[in-house]
Amino acid sequence: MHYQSRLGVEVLQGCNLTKLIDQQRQEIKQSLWEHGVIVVRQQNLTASELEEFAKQTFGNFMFGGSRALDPDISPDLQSQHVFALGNPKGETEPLEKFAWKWHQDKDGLPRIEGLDMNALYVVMLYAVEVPASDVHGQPHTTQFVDLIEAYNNLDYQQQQQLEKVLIAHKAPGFSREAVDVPTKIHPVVSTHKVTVRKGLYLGIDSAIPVGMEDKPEQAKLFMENLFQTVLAHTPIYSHVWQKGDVIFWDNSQVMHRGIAYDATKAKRVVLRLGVVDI
Ligand SMILES: O=C(O)CCC(=O)C(=O)O
Ligand SMILES: [Fe+2]
Repeated sequence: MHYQSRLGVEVLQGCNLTKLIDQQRQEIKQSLWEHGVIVVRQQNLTASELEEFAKQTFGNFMFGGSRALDPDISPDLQSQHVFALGNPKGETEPLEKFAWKWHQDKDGLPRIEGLDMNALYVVMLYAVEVPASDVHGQPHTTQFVDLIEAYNNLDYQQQQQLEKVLIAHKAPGFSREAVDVPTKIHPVVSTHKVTVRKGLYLGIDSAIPVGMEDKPEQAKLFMENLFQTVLAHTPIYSHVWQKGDVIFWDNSQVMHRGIAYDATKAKRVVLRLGVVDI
């Protein structure tokens, strides 16, 4: 049976993200809260244009601005808050290899005064150049799992049990040492700020249910079992990349992972920006 996902709808066909009117910005946001993952195709943007678009649409609450620009990377591919994933300098190890495991970007956010754990953290990726295929010879994709659907697919008893669970999300292994990433405590069942739908807020490597701090094996098993249950009952949405795509995801609704490709054979340049909607 063909799976029609709520995730991954295309919006604003034929638009130019550098020339939007307010109504179109609102449409992007509404579609994103409604669908969790959206795509705008056929864009032609510099890093600064992507940053400006994000600022105008979601506000100025961005991270990573203290990074020095890389003199060996074109200024079109980087700006204060935008950096290039992939192998922009012909690297044979992709920069985003850490993202090939299921994860949740909010876990990596730095310490920010007043940041609400339920804040809407949007990440966008813009494909400048993408590999034709992944390591399995399949089309090059990024994958998403719908954590609202995952919650709805649990039976009532499981939902009730999870209502009581809090999870401590430790800084993921890939966080840069210089950045202070605090442990974030979050209820596993969380209510979306805009749509008020209930969903799961999970984490993988770095997550420990509160109360299991001194039982790491039990904590690991709990998280693994929960995530396996989610994967067993929730179809995955795979976004097949085309050059010019801008994909947006709402970290309050989905987890995601990149898929391995052979960087010794293929070039990937994907611009990344994260912003908390304010
Ligand atoms: O490269 C990808 O496909 C995913 C990257 C990712 O997880 C991220 O930028 O947060
Ligand atoms: Fe990510």
